Amino acid sequence: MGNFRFLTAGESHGQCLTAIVEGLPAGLKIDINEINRDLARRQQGYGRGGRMKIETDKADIISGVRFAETMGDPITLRIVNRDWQNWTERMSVFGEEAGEKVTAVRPGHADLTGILKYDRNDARDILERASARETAARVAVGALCKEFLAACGIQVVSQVVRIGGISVNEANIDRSMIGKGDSELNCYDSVAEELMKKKIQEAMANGDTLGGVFEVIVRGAPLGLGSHIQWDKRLDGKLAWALMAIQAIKGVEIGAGFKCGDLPGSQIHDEMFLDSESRVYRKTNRAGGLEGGMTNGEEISVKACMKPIPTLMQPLNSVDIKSKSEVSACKERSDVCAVSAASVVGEAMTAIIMTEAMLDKFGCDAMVDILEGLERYRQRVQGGL
Ligand code: EPS
Repeated sequence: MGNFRFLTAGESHGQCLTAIVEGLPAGLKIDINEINRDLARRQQGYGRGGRMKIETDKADIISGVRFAETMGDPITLRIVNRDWQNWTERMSVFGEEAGEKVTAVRPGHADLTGILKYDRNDARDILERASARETAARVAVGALCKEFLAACGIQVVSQVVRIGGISVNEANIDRSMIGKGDSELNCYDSVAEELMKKKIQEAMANGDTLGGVFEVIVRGAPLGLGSHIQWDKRLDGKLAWALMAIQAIKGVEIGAGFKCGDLPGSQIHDEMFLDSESRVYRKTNRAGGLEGGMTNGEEISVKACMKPIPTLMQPLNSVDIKSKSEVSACKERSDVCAVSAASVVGEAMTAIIMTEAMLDKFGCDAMVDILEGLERYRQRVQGGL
């Protein structure tokens, strides 16, 4: 990362999750309700597990903001785990060992590789941090970034487009409404959503889990964020990395994505036209708003595919690291389907990368300078040819 960076800390059943965010400019107005709104959205979704009934995630800001405005200092965010009070002995920092060890590792989880790599004898030492609970901290960071982006006229929204093989019908979706809905699955095709819910019910009854696909959309980004000049400056690469680095994500597509491998160039590339003031426009957006590793001024569209969660109530065949025998994998309380939650995490990771790209281009000290530079730049590149 450039001048902007963040780190998270905290175990799923530890005292709290913490994030430190460095590099946001001074003079950004912060509304804590915006952060808490996204934290609540991440908790929602048909198919979430019992943990979400225990938690009411809220962020405290414990450094970097004064009188609701950033000062340019590192910002520390803290989200308390309410469930911690049920885990004080099993997750004690200095106390005696307590609780059953988790030894029947789960296929698809970090359990086994983590145990071997870090020389542990209890998968809890791995799963506590591998858990998608950590994404609450990322959502809080992403919400801060969204406040910065909103001040720059940039919006990040998402929708769920597939769950367990049931896809939305694009023709049923008014894309201008995405970000304004309150559907349980963050889905904008109500017919498909009902079928998705049925599919989740079936999976639940079978002790199974489901994955799916979500789309993150960025509106209002100026053209020219990212760069074609070096591999690690390409914004498409950074977005793909950030989305792939969300727990359980197995694939990322930008724009038409894998379809680009099926169709000829004439049906993929977005043709350009000129309006009466010599401004360039396109009638299609199969590039997903990114050409040559840079934003091209169109809406950015990135899709990510989440695998089904590896904790099955009808467990898969696995091994026990203690008894050295073949067993059924362990059962931990978990979700049946968390694709809608992942879509909120996808927004956060996208907002983080877009913030980094904006700060790389427009500086990162004071909001006033960034907004002035952005306005000048928009005037230069958005006028006619
Ligand atoms: C999650 C919290 C976890 C799980 C889920 C996501 O809580 P608990 O383990 O106490 O039930 O519900 O975690 C996983 C799917 C996982 O693989 O660890 C959350 O806050 O999102």
